[in-house]
Amino acid sequence: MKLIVAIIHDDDVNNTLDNLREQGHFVTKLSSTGGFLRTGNTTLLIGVEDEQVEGVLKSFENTCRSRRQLMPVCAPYGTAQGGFIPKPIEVVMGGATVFVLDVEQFKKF
Ligand code: 2BA
Repeated sequence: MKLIVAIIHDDDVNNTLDNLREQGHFVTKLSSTGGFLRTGNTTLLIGVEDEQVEGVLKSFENTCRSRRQLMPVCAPYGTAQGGFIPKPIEVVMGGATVFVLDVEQFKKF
């Protein structure tokens, strides 16, 4: 058995969840925040049998797309002189960042 941990863009969540539900998967959805951009994203936990992993990965491929996002850059304190405003940095984010982990035990009580 595997645990799939997937970090996806909030805007892709509904389509991804619909797709996973159609395949009959159990999913836990967590609200998360990216450490770099400090913006919200969504983390999905999906426990599956080994042979189901490919189907789940295919779902992410179909429903999650990459986006360009601007990250504001703050000038270090005391360096913003002469009206200089640093340009935001463009960052390419996603589609989905996915980890597939081995599960040692799975129990429901
Ligand atoms: P964030 O940490 O907010 O990162 C957003 C995007 O910023 C990343 O997109 C990447 O393009 C860029 N980025 C992140 N850290 C960077 C760094 N140290 N230097 C330069 N650019 C950087 P993605 O790679 O698609 O990641 C999207 C989100 O997935 C991340 O949001 C984070 O929440 C998660 N993530 C990505 N890789 C991860 C990892 N190795 N471990 C844990 N979480 C990860």
